[in-house]
Amino acid sequence: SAVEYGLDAPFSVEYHDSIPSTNARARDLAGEGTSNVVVLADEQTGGRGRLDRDWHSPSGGVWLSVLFRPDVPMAHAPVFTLAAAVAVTRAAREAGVEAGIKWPNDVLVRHGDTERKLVGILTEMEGEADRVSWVVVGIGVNANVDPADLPDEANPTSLSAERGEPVDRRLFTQRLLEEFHALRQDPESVLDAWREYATTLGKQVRVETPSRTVEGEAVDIQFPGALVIETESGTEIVSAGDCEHLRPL
Ligand code: BTX
Repeated sequence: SAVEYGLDAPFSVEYHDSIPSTNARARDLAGEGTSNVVVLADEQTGGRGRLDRDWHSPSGGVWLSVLFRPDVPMAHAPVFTLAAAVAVTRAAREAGVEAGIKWPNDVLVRHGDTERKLVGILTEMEGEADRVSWVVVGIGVNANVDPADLPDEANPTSLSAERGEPVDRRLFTQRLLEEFHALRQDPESVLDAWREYATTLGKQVRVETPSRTVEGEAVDIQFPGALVIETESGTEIVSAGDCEHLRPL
């Protein structure tokens, strides 16, 4: 049963106390021809990350998916993932948490030498090469969640753990969606905003793509979201992969 969450958004909001996955629900809505919906849940019982990984989503987090139908070619869709990372970083900073973005879509908080994971973003889409039919941007924020309840190996953190007190989830979600809606309508502005919060640029990185491993210094990002890496053998551009920040030698 969907109830109004009370958010002031140009979208309708469908709220669930508990649902397997807001992304799965948004995909179903897309299949029914719906658009401009935010699906929001207090708890997910089958949250998904990239490459079919699990995303732990206990009660107290902000687990949401935005369904929309932008008039862009399929190849431009990665810019919406970057937009989501920027939006959530701004909302976290307004809540007093100094988050930064690791390429392409990890929002992290630094503690000395370690970076702890605050957010996960999963973008899914369908359509033709020259025009997407729909895009679902799934954003999972460890808001008022105890990091001890999250998988240890991911080095998780949460807004409440960083602040030492709970965050107002309604206000946080409102700010996150406002930022996201502004950015998704102005894709040109997304890269500059992303650069401002990026922790990856200037670092030595190792990126595992489905086909190869690229190691070198991350120097820039390119529309719609590819990372530019200076390697020993020249400039490489990678559009997707798992990125590791390497310690300086
Ligand atoms: P990812 O593949 O980058 O990260 C998944 C990995 O993160 C997992 O393998 C695990 O190690 C770690 N992990 C799992 N849960 C958490 C957590 N709560 N906090 C920190 N680390 C964790 C990232 O995938 C994309 C996640 C998107 C989640 C949103 S929530 C709303 C929407 N619905 C849905 O099913 N997925 C999205």
